[in-house]
Amino acid sequence: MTVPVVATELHRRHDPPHEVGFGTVVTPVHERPERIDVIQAALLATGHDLVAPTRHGDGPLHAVHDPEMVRFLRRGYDRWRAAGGPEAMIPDTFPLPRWTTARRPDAALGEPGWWCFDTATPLVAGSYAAARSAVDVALTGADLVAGGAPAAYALCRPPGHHAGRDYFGGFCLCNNAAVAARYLAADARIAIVDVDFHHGNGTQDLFYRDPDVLYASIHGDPAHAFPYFAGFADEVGEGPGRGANHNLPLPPGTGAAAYLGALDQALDVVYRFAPELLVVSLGFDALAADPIATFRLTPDAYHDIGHRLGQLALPTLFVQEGGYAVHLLGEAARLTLEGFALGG
Ligand code: SP5
Ligand code: ZN
Repeated sequence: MTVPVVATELHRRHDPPHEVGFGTVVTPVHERPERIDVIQAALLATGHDLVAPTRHGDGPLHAVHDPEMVRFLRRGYDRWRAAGGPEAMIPDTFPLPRWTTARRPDAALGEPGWWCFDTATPLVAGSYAAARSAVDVALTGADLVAGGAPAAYALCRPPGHHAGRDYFGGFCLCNNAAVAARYLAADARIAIVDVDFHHGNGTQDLFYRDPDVLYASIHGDPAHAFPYFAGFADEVGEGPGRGANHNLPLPPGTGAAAYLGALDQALDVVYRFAPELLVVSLGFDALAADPIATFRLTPDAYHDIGHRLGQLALPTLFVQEGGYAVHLLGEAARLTLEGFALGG
């Protein structure tokens, strides 16, 4: 099976000089342009086809994200620089939800903490162009699967699953998978399966009350892992969405056997939901070699993951999320599609 791989060079414009993790300056950053280069090279060398994204405008983006946050992503950096902010825009102060009177700051140096929830997601001059291109990459992939392709691979960067309606962080600016899922949900019943090591708190949040889009995630237990504040098993959706959110947190050290067992559970839930299309938030940070995560998968496990996803026999949009063991990302992506192609 030849899979269209949607990608653009515009992702390179998001290339921060450093991030801050556990209060410490980290350079180079984990979420860097080479990630996409190695995946793209491996998939094209395997015979998959490169497809350029088409522009989809503000409609699908604003259906998911607060236009005011999009405005901040577009204009906030220039205001920050004009006010004397340094090259990497990282929040200085965060308003905890317990502040009874917190309001959005007008101050350019204060505004980042209103929208961004961590210190690991710096913005630079080209970040908005890159983030917009990633949304178009996901939407172009969505068009392909809606148009009859059995699968498409959206090589999104920056990643997206930590971004919610009016916040961003966790290396994510716009939630590419959620924008694609919301766009596809106009015509089809959608399930999102998230295999990134981290819980996709933004995606969960966006669909938490929605009965028509299932979210199922296998991830490092937030009792130990980022994003810490969400991703527990008792988060099952709310109101009409109750039962359409499914979290499978797993402990540090989880290997392939336990991981694939949890994936089988998640896919059983997906199967019973009877979706028409599948969106996969595909992160490779469950690899043992990943520098920021604690599972113990080898690249071979992605063949098994792909195979299990393929057994659902649904049109499937793969959306790139995380994965920071750069030297293994090409192999993991290739094996995912090879397993998927075995089909159902
Ligand atoms: C999309 C995605 O995978 N986002 C992950 C965000 C993880 N954020 C926490 C990163 C903290 C890493 N800094 C510690 C360096 C340890 N060597
Ligand atoms: Zn991740």
